[in-house]
Amino acid sequence: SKSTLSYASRAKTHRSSLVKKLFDIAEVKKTNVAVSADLRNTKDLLALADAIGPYIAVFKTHIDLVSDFGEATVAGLKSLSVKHNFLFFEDRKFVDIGNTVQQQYHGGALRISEWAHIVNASVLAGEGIIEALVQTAQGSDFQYKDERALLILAEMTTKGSLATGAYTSSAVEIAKRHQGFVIGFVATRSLESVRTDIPATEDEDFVIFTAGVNRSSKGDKLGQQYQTPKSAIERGSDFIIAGRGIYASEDPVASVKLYQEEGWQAYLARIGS
Ligand code: 6AU
Repeated sequence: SKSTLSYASRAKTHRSSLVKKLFDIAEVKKTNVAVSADLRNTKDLLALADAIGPYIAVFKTHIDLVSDFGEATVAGLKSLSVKHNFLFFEDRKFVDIGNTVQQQYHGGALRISEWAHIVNASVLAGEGIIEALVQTAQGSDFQYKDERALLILAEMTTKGSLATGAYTSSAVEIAKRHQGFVIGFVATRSLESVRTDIPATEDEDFVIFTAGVNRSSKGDKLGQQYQTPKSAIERGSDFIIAGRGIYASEDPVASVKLYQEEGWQAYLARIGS
């Protein structure tokens, strides 16, 4: 695996221009934090993006939580991503049949393809869902070519998750067949095994995002399970996703800086510098 290489050296050889950009952002801003901004209205969402923007690489949304979502949301987010140099990840977790997810991704009420650099999908329904999204992203009416990417949900952080073992291995196999638009995984517990399944060849360098990251809690009352930024990075994660640990803390800016520092130090240790 390439987890002992720096973001900068991976950026040099990576085939995806979006991943190059992601790694460049990580290097320039010295951060591997993806904040999970699970807020309920445009004002709060934009305020958080502006406040913590300097310390993050990725701003992850659940845009269907935003009760007043509209043009102002999209325009505001887009301008903040330019101002602070971060990418958007819409955590839509596409899961349906190919024909449905194509329409959920491109167009529709939330216009996800128009603003979200990264989206994710579950492979519960099989490889067809990934083929459908790849087809849309390669379509002649798709104007964001090379600026959009997909992560496959290989595991989940919740207690009793069924996305384990053979399911996770199949997710890795499917990803290998769709490199390009598919850039990696959302994966958590068995990062080592996901990494082991991925040969370190020149053209296979998957990016691993890890959710369930929190510095001060072990979980919530609904089955969420946490690990620390350090633990996630040590186990091979490339970008740590933290939600409530940052946005629900008393001082989100102070908090995001702590996640940034811990995540970056663990990364430096991992690459041996
Ligand atoms: O840090 P939290 O617990 O406040 O938020 C975690 C965020 C939420 C989840 O929808 C998401 O990460 N998530 C995911 C993702 C990113 O796909 C996968 C998973 O297995 N667990 C998880 O919590 O927005």
